[in-house]
Amino acid sequence: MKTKIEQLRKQFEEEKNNMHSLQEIEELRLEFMGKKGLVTALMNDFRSVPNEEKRELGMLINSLKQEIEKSLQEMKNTLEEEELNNKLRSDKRIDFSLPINDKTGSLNPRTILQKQIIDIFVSMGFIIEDGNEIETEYNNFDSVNVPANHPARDMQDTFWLNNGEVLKTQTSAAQNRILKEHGPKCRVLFPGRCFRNEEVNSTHENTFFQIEGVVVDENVSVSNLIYFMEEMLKGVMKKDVKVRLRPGFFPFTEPSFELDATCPLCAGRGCNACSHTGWLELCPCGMIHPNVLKEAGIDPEKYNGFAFGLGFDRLVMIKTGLDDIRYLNSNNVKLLKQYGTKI
Ligand code: FA5
Repeated sequence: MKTKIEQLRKQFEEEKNNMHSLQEIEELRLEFMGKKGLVTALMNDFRSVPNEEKRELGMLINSLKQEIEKSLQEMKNTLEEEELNNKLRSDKRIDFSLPINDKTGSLNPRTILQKQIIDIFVSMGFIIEDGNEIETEYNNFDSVNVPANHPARDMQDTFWLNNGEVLKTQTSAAQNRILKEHGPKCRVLFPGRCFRNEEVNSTHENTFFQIEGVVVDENVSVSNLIYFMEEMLKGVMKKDVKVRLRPGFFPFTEPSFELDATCPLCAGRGCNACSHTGWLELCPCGMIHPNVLKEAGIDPEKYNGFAFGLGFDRLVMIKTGLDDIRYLNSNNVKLLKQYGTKI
């Protein structure tokens, strides 16, 4: 009987190579597995096998049966798939030459870089907060030492809403609420979308992003500010970056600075990106004005701090090499896909 089992296996292997249709596969199934099929006959013969041989032969017949069933099913699947593909190809409504419509989304480089910056600041003990996009006039201006008629209001072309509120012109609009919530010993980072009614060009958008940070404690110094900014820039640029401060003016800081960083593209040697100066203007900042602390209920005699308002889109452009800020709001999938999940 062992020889018979082997013969049937061989016969099946030979015959299965000539199968070209589902009909032929069904005929092959009947020939071997049907009621009067070859394997069924073998099972009938098995009944008269002596008991001591039954175990071994039973196993051999079973495995032959399983092999044949598996093989028949595989052949059936392959042929069904081929038939379906042929049918689709002959269907004139489907054009197989069209590019595949890949609908997978992609992250905006802003999102990728913001996450990196948040990770860096969190590792330095900062808490991350959110700001509103619609703000009261008080939060956006008065609470940060910009009262009505202050000339600094004119520097930010504001979108006023009918109810007297504004589309936030700066992340500083959240400073007062955050200082009130977190109290006099805090390190908080608050990224946000800002809006200004400005002429749009390659470096200015009416909708753009800033990342603001505040640190308040006893004895905070300008060197603390420089330290945090250098750490952030080293982490983002993955290379050594030096910063320098130039005098600036903001009503909410005193003294105020413009922070420049050594150009990461030419390592400070001078290139087109930094107008051959070796420095990039990056981030307005300064020591928080005593009026701002007072307005938030913090005693400026005891506590002090610094604040910075990073022009985030500028940093994204430096990091990606994009030369026009408008790309960042364009939702151009081809452009976004270049960046994947890393920049
Ligand atoms: C401010 O908005 C201050 N609130 C920043 C600040 C915070 C200073 C805390 C001190 C302490 P400024 O208006 O310069 O400052 O804007 C900050 C940065 O936002 C700019 O350096 C620039 O990079 C970016 N920015 C401003 N306007 C636009 C715009 N229309 N499009 C793109 N980026 C802009």
